[in-house]
Amino acid sequence: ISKARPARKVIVTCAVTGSIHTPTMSPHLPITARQIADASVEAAQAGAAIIHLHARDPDSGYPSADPEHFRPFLEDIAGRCDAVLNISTGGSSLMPLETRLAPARAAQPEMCSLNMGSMNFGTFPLADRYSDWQHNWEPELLLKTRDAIFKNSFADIEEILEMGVATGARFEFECYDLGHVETLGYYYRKGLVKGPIYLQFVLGVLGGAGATVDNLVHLKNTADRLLGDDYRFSVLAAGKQQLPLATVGAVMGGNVRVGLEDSLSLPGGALAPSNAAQVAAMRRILEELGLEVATAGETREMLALKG
Ligand code: KMH
Ligand code: ZN
Repeated sequence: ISKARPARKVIVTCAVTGSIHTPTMSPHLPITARQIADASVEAAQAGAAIIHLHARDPDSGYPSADPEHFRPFLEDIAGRCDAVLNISTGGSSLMPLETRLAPARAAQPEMCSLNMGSMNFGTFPLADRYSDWQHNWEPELLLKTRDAIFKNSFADIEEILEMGVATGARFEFECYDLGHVETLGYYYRKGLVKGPIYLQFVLGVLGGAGATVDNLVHLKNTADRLLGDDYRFSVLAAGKQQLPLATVGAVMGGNVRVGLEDSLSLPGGALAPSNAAQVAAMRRILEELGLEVATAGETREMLALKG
């Protein structure tokens, strides 16, 4: 008699646009509120339980943290699907903290990102790969990151944690390197971060840990030591390691993040025609491994979201 075990549920996050890639790099990058909403709903229908959101100026495509650029797509997505909405508090490395926090303060979502340390966040190498810019701000934005610091001081982290207490938002704790995991452990020990923690390992950002299996294993061992069983982890890798390392993360017992914020491609290198295409590819891999995607409802329960 074969005994089928219930499949483990894996939370798929889709980060649909971000603030790194620019309109020249892919015609499929969502820019307007309608495009961001459509991309999010399609990603949710393909299996994403969490949608991680940034906004853009609808005319230029420039990254925006104006709450008025978020409002239309937040309402539209919430009206068309029940995905968990996760608003970035990272914005971009060129935005000051109060600007970055404005959208989450205004919308009071179920989840926000929280970046666990200051770092160099280098997007300037991308400038070499393109020459046919649609907007002159595109190479400028990338090159400015040579001399920018993605500032997430202890005071900044505490301010964002306080915003979470005030609004009921829980966090996607983004850890790009070992020290960020140690900092998360510190706030957990202090009681300012409470379980169940959702830890996003971010690999492959220039200035942070590279996208390798060794790095992921060491980061996860460190989180196990500091957070015990009071956390779940997810893996995002920037660029071409997106699906391979997310798959390793899933095999290690974790969850996954995909989306055009982190990579514009599919395995093999072709441009992803949509965010949903990356979600669908991820889902096929998970299901071949005997795993199932978690619904938004299951995700709310697993992460103790306010709903
Ligand atoms: N762009 C990702 C590598 C945030 O929005 O807070 C990191 C990110 C930051 O998602
Ligand atoms: Zn983001």
